[in-house]
Amino acid sequence: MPKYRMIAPKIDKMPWQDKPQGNLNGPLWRYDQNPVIGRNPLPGVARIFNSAVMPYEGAFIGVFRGEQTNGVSYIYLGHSKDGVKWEFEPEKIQFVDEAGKPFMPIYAYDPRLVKVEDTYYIMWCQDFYGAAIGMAKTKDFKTFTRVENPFLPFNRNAVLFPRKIHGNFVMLSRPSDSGHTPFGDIFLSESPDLKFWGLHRHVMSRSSNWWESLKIGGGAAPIETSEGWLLFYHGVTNTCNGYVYSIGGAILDIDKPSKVKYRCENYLLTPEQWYEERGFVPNVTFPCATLHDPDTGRIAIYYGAADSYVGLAFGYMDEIIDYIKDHSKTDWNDTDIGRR
Ligand code: BMA
Repeated sequence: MPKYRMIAPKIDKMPWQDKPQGNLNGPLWRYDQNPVIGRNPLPGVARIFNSAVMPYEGAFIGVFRGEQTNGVSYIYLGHSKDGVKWEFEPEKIQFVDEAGKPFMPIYAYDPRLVKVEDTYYIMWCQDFYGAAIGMAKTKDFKTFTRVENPFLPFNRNAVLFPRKIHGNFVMLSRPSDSGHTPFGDIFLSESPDLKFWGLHRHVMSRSSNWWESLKIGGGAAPIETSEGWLLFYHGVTNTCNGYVYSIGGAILDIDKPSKVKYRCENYLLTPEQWYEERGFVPNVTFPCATLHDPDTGRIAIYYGAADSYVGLAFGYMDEIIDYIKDHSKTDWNDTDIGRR
């Protein structure tokens, strides 16, 4: 029985591997068969990475960033019985507009997938006269209807909370620029109808911790717990050999999630394995989703590795929350309501 409470639907058979022996330097461990998705997974697709999954009809479904052999990323649908072995639909997801007419983005990358009430929402980064957030909804994973783009360019890393808060949809995002953005904090916005967004608040800044000193961005959809919203995000540092992307953890206030209650000064996972250190873009661990079960407190994190692969990491909610609390360092930029 977990010490803390997770408020989420139960998952009967989630992917899992027991904690290995030895020093882990944190509350997470990697699946020993990583990467779970290798190179050239589909005809015309060179790499799948930075992707999001969910339980669906007794199995698992996911939206996957597939970088095609022409270098353009799109989103592909995948199915899995165990959350580890994935089968992909050969055609990229065909988005339509509200009238049912084809409405494809020029490119689409880093999808997140979140269920709010009875609808699944996909958020991704796409061109809207510059890098911005695209969004679509589906109930059956057959028809994917684009909704209005929530934010002006430039913006990336949008992810919805899995329920409305005080009657509004709430979404994290990371305002940015048009390139390999050398800055960035996490913000939050609310919407009553997914058309009009406002009540913008600052959530967290990049920090003085070296591993997240350049920029940060939301990762997996926040997990509701008795301690607050558990957020896995990415933090980036700059080195003489380029950017390094690590996974960080924070806990946001349950009613006012622009307030950070705890924020771990240590990364939870950083590139260490060959598939994280070596690839199209070396030294990237980029979380986009979790599977999590309230009865056991088990959490599986799906993360992109080196812009080339998908990896899985595991941890217990209790241990992750305790580790974040024990190593928490926040400043007033984090803990205040984020309104100026
Ligand atoms: C970011 C995003 C991610 C990518 C990362 C590292 O700007 O584009 O998709 O994983 O860079 O290349």
